[in-house]
Amino acid sequence: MSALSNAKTPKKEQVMFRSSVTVSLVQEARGGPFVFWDDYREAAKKAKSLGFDAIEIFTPGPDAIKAGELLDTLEETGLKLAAVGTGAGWVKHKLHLCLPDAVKRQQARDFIRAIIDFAGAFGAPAIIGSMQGRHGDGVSMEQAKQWLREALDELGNYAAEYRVPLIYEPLNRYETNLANTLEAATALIGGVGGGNVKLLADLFHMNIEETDVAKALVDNAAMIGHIHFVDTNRRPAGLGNMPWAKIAEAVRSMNYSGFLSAEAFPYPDSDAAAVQTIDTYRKFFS
Ligand code: LER
Ligand code: MN
Repeated sequence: MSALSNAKTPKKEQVMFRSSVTVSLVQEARGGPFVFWDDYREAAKKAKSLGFDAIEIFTPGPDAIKAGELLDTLEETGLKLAAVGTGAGWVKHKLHLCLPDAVKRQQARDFIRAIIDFAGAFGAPAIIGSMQGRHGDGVSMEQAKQWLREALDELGNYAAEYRVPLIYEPLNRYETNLANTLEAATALIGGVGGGNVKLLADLFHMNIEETDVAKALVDNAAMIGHIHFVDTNRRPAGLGNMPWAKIAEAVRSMNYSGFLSAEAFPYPDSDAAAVQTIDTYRKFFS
């Protein structure tokens, strides 16, 4: 092939992102949007057999999983650990980062720090979603945001010791009153944690709060470190109204190198939800 014809050949698009599927081990979260439940080793085998690249784990705490067993599972399956959720600190222990009681706020930080230790050893980030909390109960919006920023600053710097980001997730208005959009979250966390705090773009929350999901992804691309891959109704991708072709175009344009991790209801059941997810991933993203 001549140099000229070579130059005219369009370059194959570099797709850097990878697929992932969630598994919850948290009994108190039963009914929540997690594809697999209870047995992460079984979930990993299924994820592998379907062609996923990774699993994301929602754990009751840092000691609920033996690190050696998880390492074996990841080595046997060749899967990555995409991320570890900290939400059990809220749903199980009723802790969050904006509680009026300083002792409880510290316990919330300690819980997240321990999850960073657990996940960081696998090169995976911890996610702060419901652990961010909310203002109210005598805590003003300004005060809550200050406490949240202080916590993210400390924990973001701590995560950097493992060379992983700390992932902060804006949630819809029914789950937090601190930051509901990517833009609000970017404004809230700007500069904290030495720039090591990144955003989680959860497409379900975004569908409720953003004017244009695809545009919000592109506008905040530099801040996005993780994506929860799910349809508008929290069902697996392809079972709602999400404009997937448009979303895929946006994600491709972002130079995004993280995971598209399925945080969806096990609808109609776990196995079918995983198949539905990977089918939609393959159709639009690979
Ligand atoms: C956590 O990632 C999240 O999105 C929550 O809405 C799930 O309860
Ligand atoms: Mn989420």
